[in-house]
Amino acid sequence: MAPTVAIIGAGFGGLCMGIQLQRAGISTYTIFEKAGRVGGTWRDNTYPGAACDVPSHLYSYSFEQRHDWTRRYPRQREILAYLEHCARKYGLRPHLRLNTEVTAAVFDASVNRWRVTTADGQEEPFDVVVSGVGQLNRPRLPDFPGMSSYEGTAFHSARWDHDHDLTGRRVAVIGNGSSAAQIIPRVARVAGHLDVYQRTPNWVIPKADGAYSPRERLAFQRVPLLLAADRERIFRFIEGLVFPVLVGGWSRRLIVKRATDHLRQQVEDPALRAKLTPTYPIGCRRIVIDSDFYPALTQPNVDLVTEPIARVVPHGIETAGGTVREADTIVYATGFQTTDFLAPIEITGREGRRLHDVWKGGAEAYLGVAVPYFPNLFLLYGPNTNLGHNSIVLMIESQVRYIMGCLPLLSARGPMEVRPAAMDAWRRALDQAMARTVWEASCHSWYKNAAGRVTNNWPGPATVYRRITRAPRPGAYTFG
Ligand code: N01
Repeated sequence: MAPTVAIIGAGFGGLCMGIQLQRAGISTYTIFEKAGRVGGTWRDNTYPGAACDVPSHLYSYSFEQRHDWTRRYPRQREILAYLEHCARKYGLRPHLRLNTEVTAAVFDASVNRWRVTTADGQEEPFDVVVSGVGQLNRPRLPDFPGMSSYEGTAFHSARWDHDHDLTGRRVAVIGNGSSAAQIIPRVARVAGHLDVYQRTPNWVIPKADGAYSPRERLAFQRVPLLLAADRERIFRFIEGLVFPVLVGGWSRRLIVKRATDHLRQQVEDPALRAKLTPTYPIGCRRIVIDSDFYPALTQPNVDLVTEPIARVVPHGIETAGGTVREADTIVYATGFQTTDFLAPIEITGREGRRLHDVWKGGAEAYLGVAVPYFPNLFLLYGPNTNLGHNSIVLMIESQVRYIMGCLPLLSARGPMEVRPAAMDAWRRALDQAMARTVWEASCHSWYKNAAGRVTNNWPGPATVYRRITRAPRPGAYTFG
């Protein structure tokens, strides 16, 4: 009999898991989604300018490629439509439980099953739990003094208030990461004045975006090989050129030059340029890929503020020097709570072990997928599987394939649990590979936890991850 599977989250990961179960003829699964719609991060991030910085032909499932992406880099709306299309096409709808938040999952060793609890207090047993909640799903707000005294309108970039018209307003955007870089040009166009609060400058390289012409799209439709070849070309290009940057390899100087040329070409004012010049090695934090960010900062209605924020006051923001800059709107483009994997779900494994206790020193999982003492629990986009250079969809597909390979094993031999020795060996290998990366340099980023451990990123090429997750190695697990 097929195992019953609870999938948490209906973003790229959860949907991929559902699709592969469906394709394998397994219909004993439920996808729990706390929101009213599928799409994950692409449902939540609707801010103006929201788009992906991985090319369209690569930022999609390998088994569901689209010839008719309208642009080289997909915009949020098109990605969300793509995910909804996938859910429909592969028949996931009857398995989706929307508006249903999973709050806890407890492994009951007496029956070898997980008891999954949802926010409405319902409990349901499952053989297997697959988490597809991702790494960028919980907005992080700063804790500036006075935030609650603010009398204007404030919201996080991932909770955009579309009813609040920014035309003519005095807006403050806090942050300058990938989200802010996309938001700022759009806001600058309509706001009366925009203050951009930057704490750390980012390396920025141009985005070779543009619309596909109808002829190009027709060619991709008529000649599927062309589409497959383009996908492969993009993959190899990123893997071959960008990955080496992360390990101080051959292309580092090339990318540094690309970024410094980009800054010089787009920003004439030497004082502004100096403020925008990073002092840490390229790649240590996520490289911003955008061609509109710098030009927006040179607009007469835009100021780049680099003085630290001291507090929020009722009508604006006070900086460390005591200057109050008026703002009737604050956009917190301040990122996500990335290192608290699976929070706030309470996961309790064998012997009453709580996942959040086990991960107190930093989240970790064998292959980013399995954790000792948590039998039949699998993670998608788990610890150390984020990429600093390529499409995360590739990683998710590798993980789903791996989990699909686990299902016959656990069906035949009982619940599978990764051995602590396998976890230790994995940790050692990871540490060794991590030591070669630029993330170990002294920059802060969302890749690291408070103790400075890189808990989010995979330190190798995506091809290597694909290879080592091709199939589960039964020797790494105990069964029954
Ligand atoms: O978040 P971030 P994001 N005081 O964490 C600043 C993906 N993504 O939403 O750099 C002052 O990168 C913070 O300052 P600092 C992508 O993986 C992908 O922009 O920490 N400032 C920083 O500037 C990306 O990496 C796409 O010094 C504070 C900003 O807020 C990830 O999402 C598009 C502060 C946060 O930047 C997150 O990007 C968009 C404080 N107290 C996003 N706290 C694609 O195209 C925070 N900041 C696929």
